Amino acid sequence: MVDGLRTTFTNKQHSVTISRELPTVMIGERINPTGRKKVLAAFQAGDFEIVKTDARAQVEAGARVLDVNAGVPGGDEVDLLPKVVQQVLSVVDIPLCIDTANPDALEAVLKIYEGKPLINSVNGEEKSLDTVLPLAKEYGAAVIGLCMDDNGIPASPEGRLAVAEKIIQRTTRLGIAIEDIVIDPLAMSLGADTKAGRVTLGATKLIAEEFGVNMTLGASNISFGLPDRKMLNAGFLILAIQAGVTCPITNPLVSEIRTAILSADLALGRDDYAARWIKNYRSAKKA
Ligand code: THG
Repeated sequence: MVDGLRTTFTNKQHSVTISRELPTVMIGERINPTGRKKVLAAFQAGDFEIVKTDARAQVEAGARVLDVNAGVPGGDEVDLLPKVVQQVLSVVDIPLCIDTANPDALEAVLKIYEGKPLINSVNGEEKSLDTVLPLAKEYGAAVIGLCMDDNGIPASPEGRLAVAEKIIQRTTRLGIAIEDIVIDPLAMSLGADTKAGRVTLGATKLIAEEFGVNMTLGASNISFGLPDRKMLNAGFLILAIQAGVTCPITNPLVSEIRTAILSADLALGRDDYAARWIKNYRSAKKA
């Protein structure tokens, strides 16, 4: 078992450090047009008010990093993503997670971003490693590594560990610190495969124990197609944090999710004097 590593992201003003010794960091998922018709329509019309509202609300609810995705089908991401990033940074002052599969859009953002963002993401495919990692190195960014490669998403925890190892090797070989790699074991819909969670949680545990790296996952993915998504996401998050996830991408506006994360942190000894737990209870009671 390797000691937990510390990863720090920054923007112009603030830094956020992620570590297994510290409370879980929520990465807000909501600035993402996928599956949100309203956001999609607004982006297409050049209206970014919803982005600003979502950014503010997520930070007020406790998100410490925001995921920013502007992947509109048929949209020009190279033009759109930097605009969305600027709109977000005009209202909140926290580090961002740049969520794009388009290397040109990624570079357009890295050029204007002041500080050290989190790139979302590289994966084990040769093409991805060859394009994304040099950008992370050049711009001094941290990077999420997805546990999939040219053969797809491994069906076993050991297979995902092997992809994580490959990404870590390739990244550190370029001179990027292992602290700057955040591994995503890939969370998938339990509606499509009820054994998917077991594989994700098993991979999380193996990777955290072997490398000590910080870990993320898209917690809301697991409940696609199922009822009562909030409770399911909350329950899964507790298990994921226990297994080793330190910075989940999630919806901070859902109180069940916030409470679940706080309970996991308290149970795992990351909430001294239960201060955060009690503070959340008091503010929920007031509201
Ligand atoms: N890993 C990494 N990045 C990711 C994912 C991942 N980025 C995208 C995604 N997966 C995580 N983000 C979301 C965002 C929203 C939802 C799920 C995952 C979601 N949205 C509701 C829906 O589609 O039904 C809509 C919410 C609303 O309208 O308010 O579920 O796995 N590295």
